[in-house]
Amino acid sequence: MPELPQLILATRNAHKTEEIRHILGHRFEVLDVRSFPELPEIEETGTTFLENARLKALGISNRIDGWVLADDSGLEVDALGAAPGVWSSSFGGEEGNHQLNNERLMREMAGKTDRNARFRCTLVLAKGGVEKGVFLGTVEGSIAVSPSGNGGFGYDPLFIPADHNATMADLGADVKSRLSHRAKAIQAFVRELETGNLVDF
Ligand code: ITT
Repeated sequence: MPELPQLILATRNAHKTEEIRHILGHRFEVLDVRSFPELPEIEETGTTFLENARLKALGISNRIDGWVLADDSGLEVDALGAAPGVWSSSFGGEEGNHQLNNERLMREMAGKTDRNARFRCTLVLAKGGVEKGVFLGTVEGSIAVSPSGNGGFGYDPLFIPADHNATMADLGADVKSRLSHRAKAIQAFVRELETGNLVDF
């Protein structure tokens, strides 16, 4: 069997890696920066998803050979003025603490009637420190009153995708990998691959 092309994700979030593997199927050997302990942590100093995805994609692809894909994503809640947005990961006060994040979200949403929200995903593809593409995905939905479900990660137990009656965490990996913001952005990446424009992939 021919070797699969490698795709290195500029993430330390194991859930993102698993989901992107699941969505891409058997097209790539998907690794992430946890396989390269010598790489530095890239500081996310941007104020938009695109800025942070660029920082991660270029910061990593400057230092290793091969195709690098960075994912910057988050939740925007209308009643909170699009917060937590780029600060989704530390909304509860501690970077990457999903339980604190969800607790703060429930507190801030208590009594709110407008519960509309969306997840956004921005992917930046890079090679040799050069940006090769940007791919976007969004999923609309609403914020549940209380958490439900064990699937996914982050805010999934509180996010009900539009046209569904269950949270993303209840719907499970197969559904999430079809309708999520990340799934849509990855599908846009795959469409670009299929045009043949990314010639040396
Ligand atoms: P890397 O920067 O290492 O990729 P990270 O988790 O810090 O990992 P982000 O800076 O992009 O990634 O922050 C994303 C946050 O947005 C994440 O921690 C969750 O709180 C939320 N989020 C993003 N995608 C999500 C999803 O599919 N389901 C639930 N929450 C999600």
